[in-house]
Amino acid sequence: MKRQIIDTIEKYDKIIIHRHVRPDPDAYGSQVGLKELIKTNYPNKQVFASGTHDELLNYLAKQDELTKEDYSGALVIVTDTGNTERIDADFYKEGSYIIKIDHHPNVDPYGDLKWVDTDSSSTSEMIYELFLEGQQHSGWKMSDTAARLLFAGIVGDTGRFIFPSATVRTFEIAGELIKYDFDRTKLFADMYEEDRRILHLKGYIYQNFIMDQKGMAYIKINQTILKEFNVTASETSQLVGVLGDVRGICAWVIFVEEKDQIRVRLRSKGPVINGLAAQYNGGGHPLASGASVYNWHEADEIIEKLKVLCSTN
Ligand SMILES: [Mn+2]
Repeated sequence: MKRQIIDTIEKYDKIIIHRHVRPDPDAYGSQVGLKELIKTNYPNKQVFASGTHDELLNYLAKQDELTKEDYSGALVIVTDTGNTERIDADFYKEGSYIIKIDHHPNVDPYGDLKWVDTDSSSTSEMIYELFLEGQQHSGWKMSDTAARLLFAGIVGDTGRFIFPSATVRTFEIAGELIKYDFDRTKLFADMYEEDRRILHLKGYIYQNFIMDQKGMAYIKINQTILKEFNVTASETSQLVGVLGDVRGICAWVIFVEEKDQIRVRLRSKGPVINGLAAQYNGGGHPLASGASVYNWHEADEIIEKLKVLCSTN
């Protein structure tokens, strides 16, 4: 499979690489890492890494902007993306040929050529394996830039090598990558600066949530608060469990004001809440649901209804 992928890369003059929406370090690491590898080893090819850029990943890479016309005759490679709905691209279908490279379960086997390895810690790790194949058969060289990106992807998806997905092979590959010239300490600092911001916002939630006697709790996080803590609305998904260990809590809701809606994240220790979520453009599991409202009045309605659910629980 790796050989076939390299043969295909060699055939095309123009290559466009995509990854999933709401990118993480493995998405950028595998996508731009592969771009850098191809650029280094085939300097005459046009290679692009495209998708909606996330400012929080500025330290890793930027994204190339493309038009529909750019896809004509192009090879499209999608990394780290299990299903087509999650591909962050408008025109990927306009290319001539699609390759999927991913480590998520292959629930949506899209593409003309698919390489899926769920045993791999990250797609960045797979790109390193692809590099080894290229090195052996086509004399591929690794660059410092590519090494840094792939290392970041592995670090990101293994939670700094904490998760069991980090295998002996993962450590071997990481060991190879750190032989290249990049500032590992700075990279870790850039990657985990984020944690401190999230941690500060968690502290804010603990200090400011409101709870009634029946254990119904809520907090409203508006744009001003998000700005103050330098946290994006999408990052707040990591925060929803935060009130779960509050003593006496029955159910809670975290409102996060986005540009055009207020995201509603509901959690419960008892009362079933997905019915309530369904009333407000949402749904989910009995004890973990999400919804969307469009003004703070509707948010207050949810608070009142959740109070009723807790008091009759
Ligand atoms: Mn990944």
